[in-house]
Amino acid sequence: MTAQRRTDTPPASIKDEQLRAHQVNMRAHLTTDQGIPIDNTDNSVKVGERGATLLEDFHLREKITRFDHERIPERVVHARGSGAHGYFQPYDDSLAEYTTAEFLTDPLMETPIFVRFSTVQGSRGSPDTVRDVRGFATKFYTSQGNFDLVANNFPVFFIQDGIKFPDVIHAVKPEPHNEIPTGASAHDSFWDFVSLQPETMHTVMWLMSDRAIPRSFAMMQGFGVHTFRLVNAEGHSTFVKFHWTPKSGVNSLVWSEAQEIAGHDPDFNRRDLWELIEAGQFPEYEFGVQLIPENEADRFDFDLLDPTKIVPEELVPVRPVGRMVLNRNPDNFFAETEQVAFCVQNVVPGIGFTDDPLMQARLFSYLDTQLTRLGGPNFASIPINRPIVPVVNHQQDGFHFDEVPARGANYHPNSISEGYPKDRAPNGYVHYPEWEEGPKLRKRPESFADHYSQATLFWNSMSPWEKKHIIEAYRFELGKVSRRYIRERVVDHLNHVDNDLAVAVAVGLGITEPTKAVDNHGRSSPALSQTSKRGVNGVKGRKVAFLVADGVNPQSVTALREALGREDAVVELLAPVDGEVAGSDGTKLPVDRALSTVASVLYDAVVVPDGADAAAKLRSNALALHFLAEAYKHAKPLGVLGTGASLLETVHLPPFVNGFNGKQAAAGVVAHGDSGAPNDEFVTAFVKALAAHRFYERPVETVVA
Ligand code: HDD
Repeated sequence: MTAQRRTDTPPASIKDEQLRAHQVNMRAHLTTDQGIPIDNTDNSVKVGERGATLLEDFHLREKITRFDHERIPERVVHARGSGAHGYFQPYDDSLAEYTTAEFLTDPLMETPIFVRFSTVQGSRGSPDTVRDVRGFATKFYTSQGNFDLVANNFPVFFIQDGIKFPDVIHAVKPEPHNEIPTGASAHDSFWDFVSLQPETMHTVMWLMSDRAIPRSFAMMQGFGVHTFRLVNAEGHSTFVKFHWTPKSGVNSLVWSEAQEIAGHDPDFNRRDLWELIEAGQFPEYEFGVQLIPENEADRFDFDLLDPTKIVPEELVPVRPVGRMVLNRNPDNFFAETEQVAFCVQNVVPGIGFTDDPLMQARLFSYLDTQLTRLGGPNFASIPINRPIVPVVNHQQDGFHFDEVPARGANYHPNSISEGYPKDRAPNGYVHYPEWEEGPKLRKRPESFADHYSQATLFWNSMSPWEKKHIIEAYRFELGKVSRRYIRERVVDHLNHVDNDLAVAVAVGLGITEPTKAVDNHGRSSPALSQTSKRGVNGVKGRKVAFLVADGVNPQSVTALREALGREDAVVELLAPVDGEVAGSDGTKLPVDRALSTVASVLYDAVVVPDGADAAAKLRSNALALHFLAEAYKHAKPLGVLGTGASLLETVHLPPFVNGFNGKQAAAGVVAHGDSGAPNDEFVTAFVKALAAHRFYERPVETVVA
């Protein structure tokens, strides 16, 4: 049962209609770019059938020329991305006290949006499931022009000042001599930079955590990172941090799984997003704000302008103010996802900047990069970038200018066009008149000096399994660093975060265990743990593999498959060969995929249905056994029905070595001892396990898979 497009497709937004006006009707005869009908596109014009090709063949020349110039430069960072359309709607008008931004304050207003999710390090063709930050950029086509929230799935950034951006990116990107590695930070130059720039410590903790390998774009948070301003009608400013929280919970892959997926399905996250939307299981995110009155900015032991710091949710709660739904896939990847140009400087009245030095550099960089990437200054009029409100100004000409301005003056002020277009628009954008004075200095403030306390806060807030994964990630990454002194320097920094962490990493690397350098401050922020971010969307879009073979008991398949379908989970029947399997009562069941074409890492859970003959066949099928053992190793829910449970014994999963009796089930293993259809108790327990995502407390050290 693969994802089917639902019929209740969403109503078109103003933005959709604007884009549709640019759509090309392909159900017609071929023409050249000049609209000349084409007689034959399979042969070039030659002298005789086997003779020389003629230069006059304008169709040949045009076709080849256009092909030769299809590529544009990929983004210098975030090159690999996936986009989706949707809408944003505030819950109520409660933010009107703080901002004049209409899209945030009018609960009747659905603002069209386009989101692009991305990885940072890899090139356009790199795999989705690498260990990396994920971009989460949203273009709001508001009634007051475009607002771009160019966010990431981490709330902090590696560096404090934008002038270090080229350095950190050069360090993490493939090394310049051999362009290795693709899509990975596990190499000398990145860790060399980290070890010499300790302001990276906090964000690197996030990078080593499972946040860096999200299960789905629909299951990760988004953060505006910087402190922004909301400005109200009286011109009063309030500091604000922006948050996206997925309704499907914050869930991740495990590292060995992520690495395998990169081979089995490099498009894993992209495909998942596409399929969720095609199936009508629209990803949803709650928009939240942390509001900080300007006169309270000094009450924290960190600087609000420092982008390597969070404002812990326990100090300033996240206030839910609206929701975003992604409900339409793009029609064309290049036209929309590739050509969309997010710019941090795109803000609307009611939203303002702060002096965060990282933000200030970004205000320059994004527009600048589009000039090269999209070939000139007119990129804002590419359909995906156009605001839904009229654009009226005297900016003109340049490459790809596609407007036809009405006759009249092209300067301001003018009298020959009666002064139009005019300035002083009602609620025109006014930069917040922050009072500034001081000497010009190239200097980092003292209030940015603490690089360890929040890294420690993050570490202290992790559950045992999250800590284990972080240690393993450091061991993996630093284990790929060839220069020993770089490894040692990083461990030395970790020792300023937490001694237990530093010792555990040092042991894995075979380097001297550091003695305690500082006392851990002992503070934690429970909201930082993924365990605190369980979703409310149940099992929507989760993929469940049923391992079947001839002789399977159809009753044990059908009832569970239907129950999972009702919960919007996706079920696929996998068998040793494609086609269909014969059930124990002679019923034919269609197979979705042959086992040789898939892998357990592409599914969220595995079910082995009842049926003695089927179980016997699967017990002698290495692919099936590996599939089951690997899913167990990756802490996934397993459902075993009747004789299907015998597979668990065959693969010697730890709790089952002495024989499975239906009662010894390990965490997340749901068993139904009887043959026949599973009872309600089993179905409920399995759905609950699927919603819980993973069972990391399971002992998996000795599982060979
Ligand atoms: Fe950036 C792209 C997010 C710091 C310069 N950035 C880019 C994208 C995201 C972010 C999500 C991809 C947008 C898309 O999908 O097209 N960047 C961030 C966040 C940052 C950050 C959350 C820190 C809080 N970035 C940052 C700095 C600079 C840049 C400090 C430069 C001084 N970023 C760029 C860029 C990119 C970009 C070079 C490449 C492609 C693009 O802008 O459009 O200008």
